Parts: sequence; structure tokens; C-alpha cells
Amino acid sequence: MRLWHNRASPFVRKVRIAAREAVVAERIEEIEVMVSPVNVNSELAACNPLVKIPALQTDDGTVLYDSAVICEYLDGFNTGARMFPADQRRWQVLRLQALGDGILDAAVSRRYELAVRPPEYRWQGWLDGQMVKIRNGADVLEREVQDWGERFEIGQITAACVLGYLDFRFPEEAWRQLRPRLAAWYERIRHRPSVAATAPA
Ligand code: GSF
Repeated sequence: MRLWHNRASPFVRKVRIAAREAVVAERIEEIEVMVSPVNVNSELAACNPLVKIPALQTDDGTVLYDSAVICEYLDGFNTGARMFPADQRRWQVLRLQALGDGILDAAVSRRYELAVRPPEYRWQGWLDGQMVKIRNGADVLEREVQDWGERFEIGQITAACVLGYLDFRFPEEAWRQLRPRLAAWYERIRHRPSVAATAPA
């Protein structure tokens, strides 16, 4: 399998953690690419029409995206605890992943507004609107983290990627200050081998 990736991407990190948890990381060749909404990467565009990472080419040549689809595909190789439960808990787990993905969408959008958009076009209302989603979402994680126990399913994987990305791109946000339970959880989970091996760079 071939993964179009970049270590800065929190969505790619979901896939790289899932690959380690499913014990298939050594079957994945990683192709590092730079991506930007305004500089189309033609090699990536030939495989993923959305020109986004992660994208995974499977052994039969199929190209999968987005991160949720790729992670569930990799879970199919998993002989240990599944990251995507098949029982009635599935909807709770998918909703937690969607919460984390939504926080990441807002955080990446904020990053692009600050790092890609020319300063003279920067829209403070847009930046503020994304931060509302990030903070509201992190507050829900703080309320729900006590229910997670030792689970490390796709919802927790995505939450770890959220918190690592906030530290990486928005350290001034200081998300831990008002979220002590989430901070304690992340202080433990960030040392988990699959999480520690995929820290953003
Ligand atoms: C989002 C991927 C994404 O936005 C997923 O995989 O879950 N729903 C998708 N990736 C960004 C890179 S990032 O994670 O920072 C991306 O590819 N941006 C390039 C672009 O054209 O937006």
C-alpha cells in the first residue's frame, strides 16, 4: 500500500496511528508530498481528485480517501481490539470521530487563513468563527473524556490528533488551561507508541 502523506497533517496522523494500532504500518510505503489549496500537486491530483492528503493506494490499485474511510479500511487488517466497533456503539464512535474531524477542519481552515491567504485578504470574522468551533468542540471532549476509560478506538485516535495539532499549530491557545481532564488523558495517551511515533513535525 502507498500513503500520500505529510507529517504536519493531523488527518494523515489519524491514518499513521491506525496503521500502527492495526499492525500494518510496515506494509505501507509513505510518499511525502506538500499540499496547498492554491498550489495543486499534480501527482496527487492524478490519484485523488480532491487533491488532499491522506490518500491510500491499496494493493489492488484502488485509491481510498478520506482519513475516516482509510482508517476503517486499515481496521479490516486488525486482529486486536477494533477501532471501529460493529455493535450498537458504532454510532457513538463514528460521532466522536466526526466531532474530532470537525475540530480539525476548523483548525486547518484557520491555519490556511493565517498561513496561505495573503495578509491583506485575511478575514478576522472567519478566524474567529473557526475558533468558536475549535473551543466548543474541545469543551465537549473535556465533558466526555471521563467516559472513555482505556478505549483507544477511532474516536480517541482522532481526539489525540486534535490535541497534538492544537499544540503544534496553536500553542498560544493553551487548550489545557480550562480542560484538566482532557489534559490528564492526553498526558498519558501521547506516550502510547503509535501516538509518540507519529508526532507532527
Ligand atoms: C480532510 C483532509 C485534509 O483537509 C480527511 O482526510 O479526513 N476530510 C479529509 N487534508 C489537508 C492537509 S492537512 O491535514 O493539513 C489537505 O490535503 N489540504 C490541501 C487542500 O487542498 O485542502
